[in-house]
Amino acid sequence: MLTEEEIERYKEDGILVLKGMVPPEKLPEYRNAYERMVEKVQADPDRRKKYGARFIGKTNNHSHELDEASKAECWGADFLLHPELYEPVFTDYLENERLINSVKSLLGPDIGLYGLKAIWSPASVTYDLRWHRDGRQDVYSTDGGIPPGWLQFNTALYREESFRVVRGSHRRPLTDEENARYGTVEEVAGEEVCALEAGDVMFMHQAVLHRGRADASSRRRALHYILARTDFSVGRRRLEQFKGWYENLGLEEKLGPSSKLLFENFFSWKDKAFDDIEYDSKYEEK
Ligand SMILES: O=C(O)CCC(=O)C(=O)O
Repeated sequence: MLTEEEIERYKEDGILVLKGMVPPEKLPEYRNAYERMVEKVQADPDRRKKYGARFIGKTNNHSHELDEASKAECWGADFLLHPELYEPVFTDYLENERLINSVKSLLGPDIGLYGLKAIWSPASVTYDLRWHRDGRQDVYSTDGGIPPGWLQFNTALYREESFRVVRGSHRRPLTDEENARYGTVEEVAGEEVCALEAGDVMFMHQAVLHRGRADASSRRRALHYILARTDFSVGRRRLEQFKGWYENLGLEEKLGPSSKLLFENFFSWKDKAFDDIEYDSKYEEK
């Protein structure tokens, strides 16, 4: 559970860091699994479609100035459950009672899975994502910062200084300067770097103004997960994709009780799913 003070901090700032969510003794296992995943993504020519890979060439400003090899570098993957990428630690993490109870403190008791993704520093080029909100540019939180439906969080496997944020921007309209710099990587008044130590988790509000940056010389390896309330709705395509992977991997027999419930709650969205095309193309549009 989060303390009242932590909940207030999340509401005020639009981000909240919880230290040491992955215990130090587990980090080597997480890191090794993560590295195997990164290598597979980078090596597969069909990685965009198969693994939902995110490319430097699609997201960096001025990427047309880069050479083809740099453009083809990845900084993330959306489909950690793809059977060729999946590693048991990706779902074991969802057995972490402190993590799940903390998410419930913000979203309420009935939550399900929504996304299991990863973000990392590319091998030879800087990842430099533009300022954005994870929703519409003009939408902010009117209810004091409680996440409307879903909660996204980064878990750092190494120390990182990658997430840039304007604290409190989720509670108000963007300023003229923020609107002018939205979609760029230019400096914005009040921006801060949110440093994480290995094992820390950072919850973010979808309306907080943020971006990511990681030099090739840094070693960023972050899990980027989303959990959602069960009264939220989900795209049919995403639902079917996750169900296919779940069955293919035989996860029903393998998962612990907490992660299994998150999947079951996710699949219970069946009757509330909407027809979507967003999941596959989302990151091309950014
Ligand atoms: O690098 C980060 O942590 C930010 C990622 C992000 O904003 C996104 O994937 O929408």
